[in-house]
Amino acid sequence: MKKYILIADPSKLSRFLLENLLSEKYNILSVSSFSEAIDVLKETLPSLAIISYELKDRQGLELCRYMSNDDKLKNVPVIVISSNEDEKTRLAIYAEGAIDYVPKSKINDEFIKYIDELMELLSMIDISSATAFAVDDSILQLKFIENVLKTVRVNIETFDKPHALIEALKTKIPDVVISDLYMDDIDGIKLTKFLRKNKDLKHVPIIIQTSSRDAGILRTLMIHGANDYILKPYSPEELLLKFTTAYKSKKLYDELEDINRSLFAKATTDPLTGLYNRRFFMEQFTFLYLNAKRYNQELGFIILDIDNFKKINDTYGHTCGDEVLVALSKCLKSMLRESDIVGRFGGEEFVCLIPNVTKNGLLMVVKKILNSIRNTKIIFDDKVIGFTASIGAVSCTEMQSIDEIIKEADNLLYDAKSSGKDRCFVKFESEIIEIN
Ligand code: GH3
Ligand code: MG
Ligand code: MG
Repeated sequence: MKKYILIADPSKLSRFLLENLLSEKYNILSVSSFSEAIDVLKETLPSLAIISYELKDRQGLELCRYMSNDDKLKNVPVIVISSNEDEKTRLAIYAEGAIDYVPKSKINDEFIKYIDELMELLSMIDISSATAFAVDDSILQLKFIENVLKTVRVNIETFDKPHALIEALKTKIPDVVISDLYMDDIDGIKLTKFLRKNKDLKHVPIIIQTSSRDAGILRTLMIHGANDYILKPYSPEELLLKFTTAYKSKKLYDELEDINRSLFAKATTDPLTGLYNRRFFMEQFTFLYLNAKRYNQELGFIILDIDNFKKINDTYGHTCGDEVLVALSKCLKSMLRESDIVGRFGGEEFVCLIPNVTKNGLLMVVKKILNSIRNTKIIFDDKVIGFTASIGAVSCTEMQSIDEIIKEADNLLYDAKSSGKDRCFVKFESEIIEIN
């Protein structure tokens, strides 16, 4: 279906010229005044509006303003026809939401080609969920960027000072950053370096806009991690293309990150309880063990086995057994600190590492764990089910290897089981303490 273009121009001749050039490909909504335009816009949503600087009854910019303040019309790209190209006029045009301006004398085949390409590009681009930050000390340039990206529904925030952008980055990470090269205080290169140093912002694409064609500067920009540059002055089309490319590469990167994260989680955690699996726990054990040795700190190791777990499975079923395992995992997690490591060693056997722990500290932890497990209940088939566990704990000494530590804790666990279960034996050097 043909797309609609609104042409608002008081001159019959100009309208005729534009209609002539455009009507083959587009449905033309042709009006001469502000009021006519409003009537037409109430009925039809155009894909583009070409508005003359002066209209029959009002200024063309009033129509631009009307459109950018209207929720339905605010994303319609507007091109203003103006014979005046001074800075003040340009600023006024961009301030009212237009993406471009063209002098009457330039309305020719070349302009139509530009419109065709722009319309095609706009219909191809689907980046409406993208977010962007733009920084430039020129308000004019910022308005231009904002207006262009709004036509493809990019959620854009603009800053006229790099510091303001850096402040905003503390609370929000955009998909793309667009920055000017030359600004006071922090220029585009410094800003790029800053972003690349920050872990969270490392992969946010940066497009630097510059009027410098100096190959040295462009090289420096790329070396410091800018993803692309755009030479000023540039067309809306160029910005849309560069932005889309940057946004797509960011999305690919994000997807890759998500995949990596879920692969890491799969490789390191036990699916039932969400605790670390044996392999990852052992890696952490090696790391914490070496660390404890190096800084001469105590490292507590705990091994825990649910008592009579087979009976729970046999009496209430495997699903109930699984629920007990999950409840116990939650209980352990809530008893321990973020810096402690909790893992499922296999079956109904769990392990914990408590770095930098004193003798009293370790005794207190196992006491807390025993009590907390005694108080943990699950409800299964309307029945309240409680359980207990036996524990072996060791305060690691530098004389032992990891294997020896595990073996020693396992022996203590065995002792706890054979002394009646629901208790713990803790070993410090040559002293063994029973907790129940
Ligand atoms: P003890 O008090 O001496 O530790 O006896 P227990 O019954 O707890 O220990 P035992 O080693 O005899 O039995 C452990 C059971 O745990 C056997 C096994 O089927 C069950 N088990 C292992 N993994 C899972 C699991 O993921 N889910 C469930 N529901 N049961 C499991
Ligand atoms: Mg058991
Ligand atoms: Mg067991």
